[in-house]
Amino acid sequence: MAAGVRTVDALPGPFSYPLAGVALVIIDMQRDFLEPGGFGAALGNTVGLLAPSIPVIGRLLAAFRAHGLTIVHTREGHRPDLSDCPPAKLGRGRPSMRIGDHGALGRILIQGEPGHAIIPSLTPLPGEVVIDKPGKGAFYATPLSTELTRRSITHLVITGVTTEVCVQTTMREANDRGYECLLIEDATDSYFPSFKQAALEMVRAQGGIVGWTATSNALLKSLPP
Ligand code: TIU
Repeated sequence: MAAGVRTVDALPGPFSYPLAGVALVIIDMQRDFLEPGGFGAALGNTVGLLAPSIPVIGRLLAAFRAHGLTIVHTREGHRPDLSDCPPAKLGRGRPSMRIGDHGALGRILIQGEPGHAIIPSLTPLPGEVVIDKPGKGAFYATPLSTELTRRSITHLVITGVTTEVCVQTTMREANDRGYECLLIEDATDSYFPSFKQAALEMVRAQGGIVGWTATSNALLKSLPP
């Protein structure tokens, strides 16, 4: 095996990645999804269901930082004038508050508002990539492809919320662009635990039709000491 290639005990089989070509992708760990008073709560969800993944992502973030590896954070949100929010997204469902309305964390899902920020324990450091995205996928209408190509990244370790919405959409977008993707099972959460489980199973089915899944401990064990 080439120097610098690491292997994770994963499903549906081992996941190998080059240390120089891997990035940790942390999807939308924002106050708007994880705290009361934000977008997730406005949609009627129990935001506490997303809490278990927080410390797990914290451990992965610390390990990637310690090894000087590429780290990408994403944030879902819109411009204050909502010019990047399609009417279909704005009008969907019957939420208690809509995107752009004033809530306990500022305007719902609007860039620069308190709710748009990444939660304090996972705050990006200078030099880490931060991608603002108007959609559920992190590639649509963002510079993510350019940023990954510039760093010669070929393999993505994917974490964040919610598993079957922004995480799965991003993983499918990445898979179609040729990235090898590993979803970390305990570093992602959903407001619907059964949807999380289904998403994990569907990405690794059919020989890894979308990618691989593994535990955070398996990924951490694969890193150099
Ligand atoms: N509603 C829901 O489950 N998720 C989102 O709206 N965005 C993300 O997943 N980040």
